[in-house]
Amino acid sequence: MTLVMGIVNVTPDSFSDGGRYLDAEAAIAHGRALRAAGADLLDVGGESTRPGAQRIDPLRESERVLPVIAALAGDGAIVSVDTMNASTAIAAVDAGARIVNDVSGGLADPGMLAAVAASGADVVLQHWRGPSDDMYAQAEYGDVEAELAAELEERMAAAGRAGISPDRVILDPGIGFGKRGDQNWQTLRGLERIVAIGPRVLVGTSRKRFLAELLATGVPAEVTEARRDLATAVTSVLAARAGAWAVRVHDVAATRDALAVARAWERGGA
Ligand code: PMM
Repeated sequence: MTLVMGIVNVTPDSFSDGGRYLDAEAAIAHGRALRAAGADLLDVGGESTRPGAQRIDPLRESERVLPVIAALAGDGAIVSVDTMNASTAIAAVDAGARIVNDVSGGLADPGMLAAVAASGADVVLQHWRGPSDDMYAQAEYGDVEAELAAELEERMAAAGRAGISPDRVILDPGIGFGKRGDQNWQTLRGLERIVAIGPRVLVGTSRKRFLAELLATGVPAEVTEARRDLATAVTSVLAARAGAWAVRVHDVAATRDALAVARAWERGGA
């Protein structure tokens, strides 16, 4: 059964949460609400990775995420920390995080993989070709599916060299990271190939620009958050059918409902 990872952004500038959960108490309450809606995992992040975003100081990042991680892990939630900084990752694991979600796949901070190896946490290695302030410059591919699989395998090998066994690795194709429009659809079409690499696979499509672009095609009506969430529920079901271990979403309830429907369809009953 594909797991649902709920997104808890503790950032003032994420494109989708817009600073609503800047305050730690609000972020904790949001995480609890996502659990009540059926989230199996909670991903807590303090640095926006939206296209064009600037990096923030790791100390400020830690200050934002640590109280939230401690409270949610204290509730018994399985928490991942969304960070590219080894120092934040180590502090987050000390505070109770069990997974380090590094959107750079260990490339942004040269100390990350060794830190994760020593921490005992699992790690999400996402496909990444460069920082958010310049990510579209890297979006040049001959064969998206093949290059993505090769680059993820290389990241997995790097993790192995640092002492992280494949059973602790979760691969993520990095939807929207260094990929434009259709390159995201080509990535999703090739998801089975990434699943075939072996480790668990996480997929994050939630509210991303490529969905909004698709929904805007041919209709003048505004692409609301609700429409992006519905589209996300559909891509999440399709990711589950392609073998994803988990999907990372803002609207946990919608995706959970969609996954339940797909499962009942497959099984011929509840
Ligand atoms: N996307 C975002 C942030 N972190 N982590 C993983 N593993 N996979 C993703 O697709 C991913 C991520 C950007 O989305 P947000 O700003 O809405 O959280």
